[in-house]
Amino acid sequence: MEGIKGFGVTTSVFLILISTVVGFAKPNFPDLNGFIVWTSNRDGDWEIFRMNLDGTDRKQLTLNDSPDMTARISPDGRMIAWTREQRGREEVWVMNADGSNQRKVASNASMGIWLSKGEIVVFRGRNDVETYLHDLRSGSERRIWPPKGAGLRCRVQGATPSPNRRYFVGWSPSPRGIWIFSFDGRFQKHIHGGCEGRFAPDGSFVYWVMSPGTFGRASLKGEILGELYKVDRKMWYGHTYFPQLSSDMRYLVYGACPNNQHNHNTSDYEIFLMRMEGLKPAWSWPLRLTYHPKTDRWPDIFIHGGKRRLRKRVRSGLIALYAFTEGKGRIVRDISGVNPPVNLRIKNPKAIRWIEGDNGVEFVKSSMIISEGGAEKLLKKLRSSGKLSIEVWVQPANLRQTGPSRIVSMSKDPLNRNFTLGQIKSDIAYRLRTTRTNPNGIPELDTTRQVLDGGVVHLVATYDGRVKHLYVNGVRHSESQQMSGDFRKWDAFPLIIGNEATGDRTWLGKVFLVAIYDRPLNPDEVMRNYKAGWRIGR
Ligand SMILES: [Ca+2]
Ligand SMILES: [Ca+2]
Repeated sequence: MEGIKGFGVTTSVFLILISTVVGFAKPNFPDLNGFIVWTSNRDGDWEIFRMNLDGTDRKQLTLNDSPDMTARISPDGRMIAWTREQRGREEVWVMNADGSNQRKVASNASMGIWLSKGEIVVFRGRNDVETYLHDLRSGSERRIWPPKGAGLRCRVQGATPSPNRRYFVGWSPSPRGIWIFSFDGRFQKHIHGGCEGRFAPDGSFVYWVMSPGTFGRASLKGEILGELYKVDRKMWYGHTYFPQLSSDMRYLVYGACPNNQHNHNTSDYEIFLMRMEGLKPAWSWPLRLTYHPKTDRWPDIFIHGGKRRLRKRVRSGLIALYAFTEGKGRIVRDISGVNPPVNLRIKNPKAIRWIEGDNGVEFVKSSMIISEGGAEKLLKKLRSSGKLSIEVWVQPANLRQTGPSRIVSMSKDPLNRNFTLGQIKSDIAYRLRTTRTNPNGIPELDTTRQVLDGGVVHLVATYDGRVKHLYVNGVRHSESQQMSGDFRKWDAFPLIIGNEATGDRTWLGKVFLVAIYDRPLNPDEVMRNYKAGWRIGR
């Protein structure tokens, strides 16, 4: 038996190696809700393809003998614009994202870059120097570049406007490379050599193909800010092109061909995905999405946003929800949809950072996020049910803080509370006041198994009127606590994140989501919220 087993393993490894070499290996798709479109000549001429990011629903969207290229997804993910070439002339077409309702919208034009869900940018003229804004509903067009009367220092092709329509980024043959310039033509700056200039989806910087293997990043003033992404030198598919950031700037999709090839029309370009965190690559290795010896290029990516993610979460019994999608300011809104909202205010904003490119805040120094006045809605609903769930997605700054350090609390001071979820080094403390506990919610339920490892963690604390439970990353912890009692003695205490109301039980770290339910979530529901993740999107 041993010999046969060994033989089987060897054969499997061998088959995996063979399938990798000949290109049949299946990638490990990420748990992502979105899709890509790209251009490939795998059926003999250029066609548009699409595939969900989890590897499902792969299909060819165009099928004809004309070149179909440069597919771009509309901001709402519902439409695709692309260029079709017929009898040597380019046309801009649009279709629904599933490939239906294909129609020509502009003749003698190329590209179709979306500025809103009803407007695309098309290029015309010799070398695509003229830029037009095309209204899809009326079909009307307006030339937006070059501006009349502006003294042009460069001859810019394919000038793509920024989302606020004040700047362009484009390519000029003289001086050669990427340029950034203002809408009125007064500001014109050559940034660097390279091509394929794009605006960040939020308009705050530009990125482009700086050199094979490196995507550069520059400010709106044209100052080089460094690299957006540089491919590992060991990467065989190291000749990178066609970068495209997702609208939430959390994913970078691009095309790359082997290092010994470089021909846009014939090289074996493939589509790759890199996860970005704070504009830095978050995976040590990119994920390869396509496997075909022909040329796969010009990818675009769409990530389904917060609404779809929120729909995945359990809603029944939800009475307060904070997803920190504001991204700035001092107010954290209750987005549960259950009126009246219990909005929270950031105290000492200098101690708290909004997390770039993610929903969440980071407590850098001692502060608190606290409801203004009492959280009456919570008090009323929880008192009447006598049951609850407290859910958080957090990442502690360290595994030394204790007190317990208050992650989320409805309390007055270190000795008086309705409930508290806190951190004791590598463990979690859960205090809940009932008619059978003292005003401090003691005895508390603690994990004692070092459940925190410094990474992002999902915690749910429940009470069903008899038993307290804690769930860590979707799994119920073996410890539970027989309690009994209800919430009749609760007080109108504020809801606080990151501290005690008195400011002397500081918690440091990142908070991505806080939710309160007026009933205990069951194990399946906890798992469902865990699987939905914390990323809600802005
Ligand atoms: Ca075609
Ligand atoms: Ca390929």
